[in-house]
Amino acid sequence: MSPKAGPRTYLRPTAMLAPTASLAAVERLVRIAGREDLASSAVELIVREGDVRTSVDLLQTSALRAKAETDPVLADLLEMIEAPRPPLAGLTLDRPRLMGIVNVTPDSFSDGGAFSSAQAAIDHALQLEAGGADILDIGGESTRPGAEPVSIEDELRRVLPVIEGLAGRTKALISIDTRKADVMRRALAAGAHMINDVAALTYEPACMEVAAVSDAPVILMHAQGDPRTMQAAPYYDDCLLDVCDWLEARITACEAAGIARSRLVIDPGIGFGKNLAHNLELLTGLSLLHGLGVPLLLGASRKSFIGMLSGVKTARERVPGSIAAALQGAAQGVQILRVHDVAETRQALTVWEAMRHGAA
Ligand code: 9MG
Repeated sequence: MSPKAGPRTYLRPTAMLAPTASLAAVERLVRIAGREDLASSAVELIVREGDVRTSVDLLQTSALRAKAETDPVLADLLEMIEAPRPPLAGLTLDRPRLMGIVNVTPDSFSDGGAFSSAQAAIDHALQLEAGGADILDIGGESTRPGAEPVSIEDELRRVLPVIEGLAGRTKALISIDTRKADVMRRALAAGAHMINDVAALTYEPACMEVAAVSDAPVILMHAQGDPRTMQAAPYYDDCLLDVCDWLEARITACEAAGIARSRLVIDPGIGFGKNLAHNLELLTGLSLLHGLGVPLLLGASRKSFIGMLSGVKTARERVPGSIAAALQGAAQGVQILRVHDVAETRQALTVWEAMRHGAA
């Protein structure tokens, strides 16, 4: 892609474990985002010059800590990785949280008039909450590959009744999934607590302003291109590092506009301008993004890469693969998993966590 200035260092925590106090050298482990239950015992140290990785080393965390004593770049990165993430609108991030997907698009609730669609979406959202959703993500514009944009009026007509119907009826946080400033503003006024933007506040200049004057958390997702055309020929020099650099630049832009880092969440945008190899590179390397010092969100649920890997055709057949992707995210310390199948993912996480700790 664009030329990159000077060498850049990245750390990717690996060899994750659930630390116990009795473990030898427990204090040398790298704690992920302040988590009691997740630490790394070895870290990949990656250096890139220009567009190429010039070195990749695997260091035990004790060797890394020793190196960081004389290397301020490493010391800063370690601090970013280990710092506890503050709660988002009151939601603590000390364990994986589930964001349930509520698509209020005609193909999702196509059962007639506007009211019955909104009511169906509200009922569905409450079911997701009962199944264990901590956040309900309400969206009125499809961002699937090839999807056409919808007007502001149509988007508002779809999402506002659902947000108004949920506000005060759910303990879950309500998130507005939109790229548009007016939709953000009206949704927040109607009771939404946070913004989920697949364009990371770049779709309209006013988005940054709306987010800055609110106190809502903002999810900044990486995408290459627009949903209509993004899958045509995605290209990266190094997908994981390019996505990391791009998200870092968005964090910097948000901070400059007055949005505190403590309000930001980042997301690599699985399937948004990425081919199968790119998606797998991101899913394998996710933990590198902890170096940006903010919580991570992963949205892999029912996406087409699962169909490509498994040979299944429809989105509904991709639930088992979606759960596998969610567990991969949880294992790398992702704090928020955006999923369609909340109860199924919650069950998988409960069992996986009990097995990690050896206790319920
Ligand atoms: C709206 N939407 C669809 N896919 C998504 C993903 O992967 N992440 C986020 N944040 N939003 C998404």
